[in-house]
Amino acid sequence: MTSAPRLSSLAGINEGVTLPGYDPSAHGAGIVHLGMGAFHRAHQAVYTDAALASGGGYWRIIGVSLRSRTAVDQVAPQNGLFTVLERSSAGTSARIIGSIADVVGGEGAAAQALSQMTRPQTRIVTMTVTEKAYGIDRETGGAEVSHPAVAGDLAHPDAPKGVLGLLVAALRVRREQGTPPFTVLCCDNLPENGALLRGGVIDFARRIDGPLADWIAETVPFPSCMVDRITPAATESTLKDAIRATGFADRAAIETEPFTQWVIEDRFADGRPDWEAGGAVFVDDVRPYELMKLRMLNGAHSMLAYAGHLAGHVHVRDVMTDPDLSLLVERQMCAAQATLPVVEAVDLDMYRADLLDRFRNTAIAHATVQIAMDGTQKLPQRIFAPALDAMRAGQDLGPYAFATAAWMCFVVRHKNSAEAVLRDPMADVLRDSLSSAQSAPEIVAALSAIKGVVPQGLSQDKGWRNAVTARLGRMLTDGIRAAITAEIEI
Ligand code: CS2
Repeated sequence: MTSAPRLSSLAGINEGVTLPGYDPSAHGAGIVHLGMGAFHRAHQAVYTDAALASGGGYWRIIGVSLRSRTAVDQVAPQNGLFTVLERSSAGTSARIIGSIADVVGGEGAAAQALSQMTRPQTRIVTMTVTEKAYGIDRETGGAEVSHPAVAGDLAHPDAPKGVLGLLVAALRVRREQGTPPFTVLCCDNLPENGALLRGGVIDFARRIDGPLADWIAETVPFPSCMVDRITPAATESTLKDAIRATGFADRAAIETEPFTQWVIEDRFADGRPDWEAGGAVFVDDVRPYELMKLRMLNGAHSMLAYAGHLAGHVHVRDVMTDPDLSLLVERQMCAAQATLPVVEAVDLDMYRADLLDRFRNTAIAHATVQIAMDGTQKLPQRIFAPALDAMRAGQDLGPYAFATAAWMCFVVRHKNSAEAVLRDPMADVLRDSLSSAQSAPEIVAALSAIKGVVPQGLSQDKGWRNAVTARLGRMLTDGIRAAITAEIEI
């Protein structure tokens, strides 16, 4: 098996594998995408593949990996081709994606990205760089000047390395050269992701060039969108199964679930691919969809990642076979659902039932420790924002208090862990804040006092503090299992 030739063309691929329904080399690149991880390959690249097959156009993607060369080593020798394995209880199906035209990464990637973003042919810049990469202050909505990439780029705006700096530098060159702007499409799980990024970009621009900031505000669209597809990190078995399915070694192969969703605001500066061909839905206002997904899916994911990991469950599917924890997963979804506006086109009960089925997918090995990463960046929109809404509506805060206590317990348990389980851009801040906190009330007070994580509306509320403290106390004293049992009995 290991002697299989490397995937690099569409010739000779095993029968039964779905191939791009177009000649990839016949299409130029009109999109630059920042963040070449598994999620992009399972999501926007697949929608763009369907769009190229259906409507054609100059819409292939130049992928940029700002942090490492891994994606270049994976994808470039394969001429951009890679395998998507769709896994469900019915089996695994394989599809080759042809929408990636080229990839840049590692040393010099930022400069290459900048030159790609200033090409007049680039009409859309999309990104999946994860919540922590932006450097936007969620409270003020402006650029977070203490964020390392933002600070560096403000000092050297002509040689940017971070997301805000790159976008602003590229837009500045386009403006100076009289090239129309591109559309900026943020595809990360952030609330009102387009509007949030717009605020960060304009504020960053204003700090270096006021008229540029005004031009961006007037001319650059930042549609928001909701993205969804559960995509674990690829493993050795992904790569082996890709060889088995296609007959070719594919170091860029990924595995994902059959479900996929993309809801996008239809505001583009200069056209867009026919993403509807892949099932994307265009709406005027994405907020209700995004709240639904962030709170019901991602909120339940974060809760089950912390409680599940503490209870010894390696994968989401294991959590779902734990009768007590799976009840708490459903309870979390129900609580989140109660905070949502009505989404006309969506039956929320059905959405919840589908989510539970997706979490139960035994063919997908989605590690709890992967979801547990970056809690300080994820919990504000997944747990704390719905908790605040629930508090204002007089709803039960128990599910959110349990999820928060599980996160705090996870942080306490792993703060000095040798295997670096606590992966969070604020890991040092978390550790420092806990240095003299011992008891549950001290830990809750210490972690809640960290700026920009737990909103004050919650942390200063006595009922909330007591609810979190009681649960954390149980977890620390009696263990997570006892805390889960107690939670079911409440
Ligand atoms: C997960 C998400 O890792 C995480 O935090 O909750 O990546 C989740 O799998 C996706 O948002 C699903 O669309």
